[in-house]
Amino acid sequence: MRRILPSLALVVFFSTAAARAGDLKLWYDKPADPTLPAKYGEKSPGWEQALPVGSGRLGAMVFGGTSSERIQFNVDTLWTGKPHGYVRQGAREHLDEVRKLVFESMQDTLDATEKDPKQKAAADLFRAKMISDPVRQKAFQPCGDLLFTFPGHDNVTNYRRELDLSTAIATTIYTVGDTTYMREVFASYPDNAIVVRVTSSLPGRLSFTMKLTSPHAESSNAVVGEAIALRGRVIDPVPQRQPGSRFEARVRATSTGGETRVTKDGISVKGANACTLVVVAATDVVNFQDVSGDPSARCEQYLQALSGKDYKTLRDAAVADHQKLFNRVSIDLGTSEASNLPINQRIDRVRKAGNPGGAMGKNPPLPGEIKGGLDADPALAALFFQYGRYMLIGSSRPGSQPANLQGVWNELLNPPWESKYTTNINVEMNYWPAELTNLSECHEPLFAMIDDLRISGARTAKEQYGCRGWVLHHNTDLWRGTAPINNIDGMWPTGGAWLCHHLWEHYQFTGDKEFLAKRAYPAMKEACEFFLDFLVKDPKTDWLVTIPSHSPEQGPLNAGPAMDMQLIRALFEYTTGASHVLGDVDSDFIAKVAETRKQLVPDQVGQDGMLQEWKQDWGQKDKGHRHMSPLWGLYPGSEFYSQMSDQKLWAGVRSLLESRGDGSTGWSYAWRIPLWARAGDGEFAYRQLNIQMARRVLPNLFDLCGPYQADGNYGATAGIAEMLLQSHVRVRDGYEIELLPALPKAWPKGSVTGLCARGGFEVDMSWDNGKLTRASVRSLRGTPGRVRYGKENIDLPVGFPATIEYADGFKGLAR
Ligand code: FUC
Repeated sequence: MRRILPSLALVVFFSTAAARAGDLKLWYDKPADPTLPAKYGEKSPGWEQALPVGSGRLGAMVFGGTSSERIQFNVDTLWTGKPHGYVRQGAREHLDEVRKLVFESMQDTLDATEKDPKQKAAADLFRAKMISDPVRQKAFQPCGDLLFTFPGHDNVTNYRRELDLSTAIATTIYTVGDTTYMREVFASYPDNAIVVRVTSSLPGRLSFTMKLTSPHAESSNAVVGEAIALRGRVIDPVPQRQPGSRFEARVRATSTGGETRVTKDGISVKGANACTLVVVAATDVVNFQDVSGDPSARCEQYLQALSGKDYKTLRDAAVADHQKLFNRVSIDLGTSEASNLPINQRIDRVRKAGNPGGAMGKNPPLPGEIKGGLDADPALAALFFQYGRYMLIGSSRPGSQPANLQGVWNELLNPPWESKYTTNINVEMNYWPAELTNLSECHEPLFAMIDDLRISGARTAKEQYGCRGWVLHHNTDLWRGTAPINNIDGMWPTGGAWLCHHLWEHYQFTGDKEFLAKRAYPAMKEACEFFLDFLVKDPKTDWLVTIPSHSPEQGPLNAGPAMDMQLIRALFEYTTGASHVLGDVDSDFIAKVAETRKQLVPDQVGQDGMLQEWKQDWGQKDKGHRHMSPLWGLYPGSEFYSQMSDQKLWAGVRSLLESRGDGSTGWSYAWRIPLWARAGDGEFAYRQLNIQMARRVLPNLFDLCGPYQADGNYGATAGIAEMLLQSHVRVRDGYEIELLPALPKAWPKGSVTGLCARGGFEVDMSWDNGKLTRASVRSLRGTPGRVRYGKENIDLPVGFPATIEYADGFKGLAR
């Protein structure tokens, strides 16, 4: 008996470990085939099946071919354009006139559109004199491709390719005759490289050629030492073929056995056992104001640092680095036989099973659909959750650019919306999972971007409006453009306020006072300064309003839309809170902020019983609109949380949420997940996830806006976290943590470990039959508050780190 027990335990351990490892893999029995027709509407068909790896600074897509293989790679600072301030000269002189026209166009009974002559005049003047110069911002660019040819690898058996989220390695494996070939690809943050390892199971059987190419017309190859170099320059097609950033990539191959030759066109390997290729890449961009970097010197430096490191050393370092972040959170939402299928088949099953029926929202149910496609595959939801975390680790690491609309994975010279940073939902959504899912470090590139925007946004505040502080409108790019772009919907001055929310959130989760003092508070204070100057009195009501402004991508130019007011109220509150934490600094300034805050337009409920989107009661212009702007205060903001006693307001919030219905773009489903979770309705939250999976996910699990857009991936991850755990700052007495606030019926049994809560807590939970069975809430900082599960609750001890256990009821504390 004694002998059996340990081995039984081992079996149990290994089978759970195997199930877990399997749950963290995207695997396929076919390569991403670029000759297949684009099934889901992507421009490059193979792309929707290729697998991403990333180190924040570098990204690559692995296609997993046999006789030919493509690895497409990017470097985060390769963009069109050059350092540039976007403010249109003389914009400021037209502000008063635009304001006057917008105020005049805002009749109470009139649903202002450009049919209204005043509105049209305001919009025309804005477009002619106040929009940024040029009107659009610049685009993130692809860098190059490694194109492999493996002669004789046409007829293969035992083919499998996979991406293991737990190691961040993409593997392709297949057999030709009696030889098995394997390729592993990963992007290493510690070693600043993309690494490709090719092996054959029998010695001397590995032969291939590799070409290094680029989609950029102005590029050429050279041999530099033992490496092949690709050197090029981005040419911006807009407005007239302007030369932009210079870049370089280098590939060095080290083979065991056989013969390896490097020429300027590529690398050829004959009769080897194995080969390791390292890829490094750099641009001339030092920062948004300085492009004096030397891409060649940078590549040389990266390659030198890699000298003497064998494959195992590189692999071990990359895996350890990834796992340090990734392994902090585990999740199990249940498994089913679907877990044994290739991922594209699993997605197809959800797609075919269709979406939940019902007539919610503007999207009619698909024909023949039945309820709950994802119900049959709960592990796919868990995988999708972890995939968002994987993508954040891959696209946003300290020192890199923040994750853009496509993370760091783009192959197009003219990507949708320039693959830049849209700030009226998209870039913020990218960062929703950062703190919640224990990836706080991955938030850093966003903060570094805010450091830059304080500089570029201060110029815009001054030149465009004559205001102090800094402002950001609804987009930015590598050059930190901050002026209003594109069209009248670019005239939305609260992008910076929304970014400040992330500064305060980081402090709420980490308690990092140095961060608060040195970076968050100064940025928030200067953002407040902008609004103190920019807000003006509404002549009819005496409320203070933003003008001209927009409710993101809906309706006319107007004054004081609800979302602006919520964002500014939150910014003022955070800045006041930060000043208090820092010893009541700037008390006169803070008094002014508090006084101004009281005069902002309050949240209002309209005649239709719904929360108003605009200052005036204009009702619903587009019932199912993708943007959930006036519900910002529900998620990611928290303004409604502190007003729970206001039943009319809550009814208005809920009613608007219902009226907006299902999403449309991937990210709009993803936003509805945490919104419904905050409304305490796990079923509707789950419904959005379910439909997102059925309609808006590619076979490589990339989210679709229309084209691929990463925000919906990151957002769904945050949404799932919000269904399982919520945390709020309570008005008077610390934090409130809610366990399983919106658990859907589809996940009756499960567990999660390592989620984070505001106030500095880490939470593990298991549940069964839809009920919490065990929980462990670890307080890392001893902050006060309360843990709640349904109607049960327990107060947190103050002043010391502790663990609260729940096992069929709260069990109190362990020091
Ligand atoms: C916002 C959205 C669009 C798209 C774009 C990148 O403007 O309204 O749907 O996601 O960003």
